Amino acid sequence: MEAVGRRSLLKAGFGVAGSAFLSGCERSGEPGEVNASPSVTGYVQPDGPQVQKVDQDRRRNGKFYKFPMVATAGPVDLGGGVLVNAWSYEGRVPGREMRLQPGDTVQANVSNRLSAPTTVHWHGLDIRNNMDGVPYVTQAPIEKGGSFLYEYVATTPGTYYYHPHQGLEFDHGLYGPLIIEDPDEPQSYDEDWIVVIDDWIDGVNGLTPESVYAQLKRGMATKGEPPALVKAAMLPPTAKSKLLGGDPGDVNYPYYLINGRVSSAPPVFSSKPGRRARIRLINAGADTAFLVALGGHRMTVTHTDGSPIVPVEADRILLGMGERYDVLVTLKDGVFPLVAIAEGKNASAFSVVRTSTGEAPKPTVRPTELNGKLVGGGNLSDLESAPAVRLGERKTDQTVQLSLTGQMDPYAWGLDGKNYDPRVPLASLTEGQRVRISYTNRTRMWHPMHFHGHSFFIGGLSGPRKDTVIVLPGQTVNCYFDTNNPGRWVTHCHNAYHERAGMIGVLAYRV
Ligand SMILES: [Cu+2]
Repeated sequence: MEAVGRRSLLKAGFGVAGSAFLSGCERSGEPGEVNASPSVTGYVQPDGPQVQKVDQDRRRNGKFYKFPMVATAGPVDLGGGVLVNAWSYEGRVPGREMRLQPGDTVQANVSNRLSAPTTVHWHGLDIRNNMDGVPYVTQAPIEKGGSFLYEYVATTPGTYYYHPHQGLEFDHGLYGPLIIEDPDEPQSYDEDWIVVIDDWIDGVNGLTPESVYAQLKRGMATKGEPPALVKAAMLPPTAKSKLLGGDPGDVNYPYYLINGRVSSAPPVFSSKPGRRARIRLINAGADTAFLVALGGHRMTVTHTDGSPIVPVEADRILLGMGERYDVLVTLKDGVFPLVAIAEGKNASAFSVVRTSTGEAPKPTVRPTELNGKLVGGGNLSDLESAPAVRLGERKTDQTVQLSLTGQMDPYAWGLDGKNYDPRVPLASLTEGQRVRISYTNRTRMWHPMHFHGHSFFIGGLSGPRKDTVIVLPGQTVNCYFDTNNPGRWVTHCHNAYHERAGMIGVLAYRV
């Protein structure tokens, strides 16, 4: 959808939701007009009474967490002499860490100094609907020069991150980690390390995610030769991944980063032998699955998308975009590579874990753990949620079947073969029910499917609790949850290019 289309859509359709939403909050940009669209009646408004009622029941601890954010364009230093002109929060990549306690009230005032509208989405959080950051669904976009105050109670402990939900903006440098600490954490550890992994193109040789997308839409072999630089950013069709069941992605990135650093200038995590480190792995990429291993160590996987599981051992972990895994490691004596292979792309991101003096390994090192026991990816059948967080037994009231559809040429992706329309829900939900979302991938490529405002249990009631799940080509994945957070929530592929091309839809609670 082009900018003009979106703008007219705002005027025509956002209507009642927009006005109700905007009335109580600092806002900027175009006022939503108060025309009720027939297609939105019958559904809960983003700040309607049902949303407010559930929000009043959220446990607050009385503390406010003020977090001003400025989305800005300017120089970003990725280390190793790589300086790019990019979009970021205050010139930092990743953006500043948010570390919260359950019950904290976040007050994040976002200023938009980009040349385009923006929003912020709090990936994985089960917050009130009108703070979810989805343009034309939960709020009007923050226009350039404007600002917006996100205010919500953070409740469920875990490892999360924040990023825009506008266009391809999260493939710029706009993302940062968000941690909600668990007062009842059963594991003990000495170090708490955050490892944010990303695929990077913004500002390299003048390329942007938007120029890459324009080329994907043009197609590989049509309408003349694309400029060499853009052409180099297209992942060749010969690239394949067994673990991902076919095409690994669409984009060939010039850099893969850990905590905003290129491999030639890696971040170093320092500790002492024998200490226990909790490592929070976050895939903040836009088109890349990462296969992560720590040389010389086996990892104990403790959390999926922030939620505790029955711990399992792993040598390597595969994360799709939007997924998080937390692991515990007892550190050995030495200097070790923490490697994130860009799966199927013949490249990697790199960092170093150091507990003694000695020479650091080379970024090209491939630890043997990369061939060992796998956790994550498209098969989660060996994972179980921790008993404390499981859903109780109950019959399923509703099944939402969603087909993942589309192809590379012409470049178009969708849900149930439909174009995205934020005004028309793909399905309606009723508060207080047990629901199964059943994703069936009818395409030839894998998709990490994300659902907002809730987490769901993968494969069954005792499966791992997640908010983003990989669906391989031909696969059907069943995800169970209770409808306890009324509002209008999107589900979408967390490949930025697939989402942009239409693989997104709204599930809306009925009034
Ligand atoms: Cu996808």
